[in-house]
Amino acid sequence: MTTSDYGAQQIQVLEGLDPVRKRPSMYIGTTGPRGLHHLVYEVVDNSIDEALAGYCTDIGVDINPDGSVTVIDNGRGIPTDLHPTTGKSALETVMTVLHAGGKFGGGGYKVSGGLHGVGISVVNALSEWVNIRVWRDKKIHTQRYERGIPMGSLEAALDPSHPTGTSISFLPDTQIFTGGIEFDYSTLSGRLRELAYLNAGVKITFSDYRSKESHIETYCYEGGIKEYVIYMCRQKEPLHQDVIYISGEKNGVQVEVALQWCIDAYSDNLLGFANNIRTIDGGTHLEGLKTVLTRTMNNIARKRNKIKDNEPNLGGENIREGLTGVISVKVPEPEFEGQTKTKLGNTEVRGIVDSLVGEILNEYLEFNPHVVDNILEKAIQAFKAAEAARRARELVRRKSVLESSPLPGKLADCSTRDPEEAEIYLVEGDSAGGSAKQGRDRRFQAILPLRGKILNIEKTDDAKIYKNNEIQSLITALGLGIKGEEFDDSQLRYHRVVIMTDADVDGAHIRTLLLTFFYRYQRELVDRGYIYIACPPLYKVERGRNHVYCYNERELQEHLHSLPSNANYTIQRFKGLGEMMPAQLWDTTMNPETRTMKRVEIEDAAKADRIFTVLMGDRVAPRREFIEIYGPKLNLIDLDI
Ligand code: 0RA
Repeated sequence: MTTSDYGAQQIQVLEGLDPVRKRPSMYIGTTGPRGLHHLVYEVVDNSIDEALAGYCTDIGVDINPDGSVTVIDNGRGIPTDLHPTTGKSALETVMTVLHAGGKFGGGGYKVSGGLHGVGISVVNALSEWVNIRVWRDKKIHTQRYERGIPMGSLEAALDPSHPTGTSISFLPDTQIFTGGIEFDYSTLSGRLRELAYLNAGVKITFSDYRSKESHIETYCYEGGIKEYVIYMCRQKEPLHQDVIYISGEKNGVQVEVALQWCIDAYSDNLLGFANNIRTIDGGTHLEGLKTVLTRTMNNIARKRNKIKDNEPNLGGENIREGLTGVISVKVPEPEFEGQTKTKLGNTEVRGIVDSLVGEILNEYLEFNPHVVDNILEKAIQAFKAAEAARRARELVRRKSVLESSPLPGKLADCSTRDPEEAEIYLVEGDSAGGSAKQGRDRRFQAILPLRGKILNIEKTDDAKIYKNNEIQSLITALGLGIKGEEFDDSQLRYHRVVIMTDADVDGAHIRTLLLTFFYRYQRELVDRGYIYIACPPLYKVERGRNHVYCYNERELQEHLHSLPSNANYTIQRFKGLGEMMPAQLWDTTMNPETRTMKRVEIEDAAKADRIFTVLMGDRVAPRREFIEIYGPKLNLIDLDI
């Protein structure tokens, strides 16, 4: 089509959405999997807003057999009347003009923001097609778009008995999402479940119709974030009967907090959300909550004579030990900061959270003295343990194990000193370590063989951690600081830390142990995306002089099916990395040009915490149950971590 073929209307459309197709990552962050999934979140957010406005109770999200997605709700339906300034229907305006969506909100505010909240028009621009249906005024209104351009005008037909609502189906454009448009079930289900927790009472039904057996799940939580906290703690032993729940509103900011301390948990697991977006990098809402928790508990501790006049206050981290909590705020004009826009910046929120939570928490605790006493007792224990650990660390420091300590002897370091390009492979055992050392590019790839099962750190105290040889090698080789202390990027010697273990149960176990270590020791390593998992192939199929590596069972089957039925071939199954020739290991697993690596993400810290606790914690029953369910397939990657 040449420019002159466009009608006036279409030119306007192009002006509206052209920038989105030209620079998609400006609008959705990336055109990789994350950006792809944002399309769904963007559409669902609109339905959630309609639910929060009180007009919608049910939201359906379907992955259709062709890989497209349909989001349907029973709200009022997007308005279809003529829009005065654009001369088009309101619906078409929302679909084709950037940022037009919010203008139709009336009264309330859109809660979506930050990462998405860019408007459905962005989804429209980045989709090969969109089919939209709106039930309003006893009619069904339909329109189709291709790459943002309306194919014909909005059609209306009588449909008198259908309830009102909106249905938006779209197929992401492979011209934009060049890495593929396959939606990941657990990524979507995780986020939809989270949305259901964050918006109490909204029912979200998620269906995947891509395979013969369809999956359908419904998420609806009348208790909202309170139920979320119960869910996260379900494998742990609560320190008090009921989840502490606080909600209120001040100056247009809605605040909701749910808190539960557990006996058998030692880390703090506070999740923050602002306008339904997970604020991984924290922000003023979490700062306000931490401040008020520390102040309130210390005040009460002094009042109840748990801390003497001459003793110091309990630290915030002592009070939060074993705490699982969710804070969800809804802010009319959210400011998201930081590189990934996942830190809430609104300064007024700090004080609002502090005063709202302070008032209600004080009152609650006054009426529940046994709850206070239990929490305080645990905090005091934590305080003492921290003191002991500090003394142990001092001891270690004095022995200068961590400071200016030599690099571990078995580390085969790389020659570059630039952490940005340096990689370290953590390899299980000496034989795999040998292959890796021979196969690597020594300029930027270092190898650290780890012997045996490294320490299970959830179970042991800090003093023991510093004495363990394998852990010490890891700490010094990577340049990690002291556990829990503020993470200092500049000390990190490699910006890619690659876990490379065998594709068997032992390998999975060691990987789990290493991930637990990173997660507990310095969670920022994971949060900032420094940890990777190597993906060695499982099979080599040889046919004549050709060979193909397959990285999983599915690839193997696909490859075998693609061969002529009379083909002669042999399949080699690699039982361990040690069985691979160094050159093979390089080609398939270590060469940046040809390898696949998975970056470890903790999108869902709740899930991570649960799995780590179940797998590593002291309680045997949940671990046994978990292992029985997942059996020998146990693999954190399969569990979406
Ligand atoms: C603006 C106004 C009205 C509804 C909506 C937006 C709306 C948008 C979406 C997007 C997906 N589902 C939606 N449901 C509703 C209603 C205006 C009125 O009826 O007064």
